Amino acid sequence: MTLDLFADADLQQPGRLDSIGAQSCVLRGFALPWVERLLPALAEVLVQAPFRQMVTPGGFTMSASLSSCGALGWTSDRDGYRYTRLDPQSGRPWPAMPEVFRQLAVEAARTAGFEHFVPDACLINRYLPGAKMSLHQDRNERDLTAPVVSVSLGLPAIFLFGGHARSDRTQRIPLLHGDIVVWGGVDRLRFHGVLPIKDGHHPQLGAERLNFTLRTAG
Ligand SMILES: O=C(O)CCC(=O)C(=O)O
Repeated sequence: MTLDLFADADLQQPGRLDSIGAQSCVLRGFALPWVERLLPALAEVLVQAPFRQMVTPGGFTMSASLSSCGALGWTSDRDGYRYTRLDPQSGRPWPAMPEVFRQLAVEAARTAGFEHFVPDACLINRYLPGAKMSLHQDRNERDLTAPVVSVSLGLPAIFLFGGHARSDRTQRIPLLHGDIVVWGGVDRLRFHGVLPIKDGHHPQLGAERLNFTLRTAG
């Protein structure tokens, strides 16, 4: 796939399901009808747990800013990656997961073939132009039989979807506002990441991309 695909109006067809692996797919535009409810719920979460830039165990500052909601929140610092019940910044429990986040994730998972998804953690990533996410696996969750549901809002992105080894070839998958990627089952531990976000302006979100990934972590 190439960047030219951003110009492809087909990608904005809500209801389209693009398979990207045996048990992984992109649900095009799936979140669009939910956006009006997602954004106010997100704003409430961010009052309690504002975005912050985290440091990797290797000492690098991540370019995306992160927050979390749900019973467990993902954090990173010099001691490693892990889920915690308390937000290390405030010392208080992470904000509750808004019901609209949970419902959207459950419906997306079901549409992708994963019944009975019970997310207990939602990592929220904020990318300003230039920010990226390096190739990694999501493997801090205790239950790896549950899928990851990843909701994209705002500026477009190129999602990298690789194999089970970091060096495997990656697919470059354009993601637009409202798209949801779901990966689980045999694809659950595939490496993935995001190329640097290009400058731009989104009518609802301005110069940023937001991503929510919902997982069963505990
Ligand atoms: O921003 C994205 O689309 C992916 C985020 C991601 O890979 C993660 O949070 O683990």
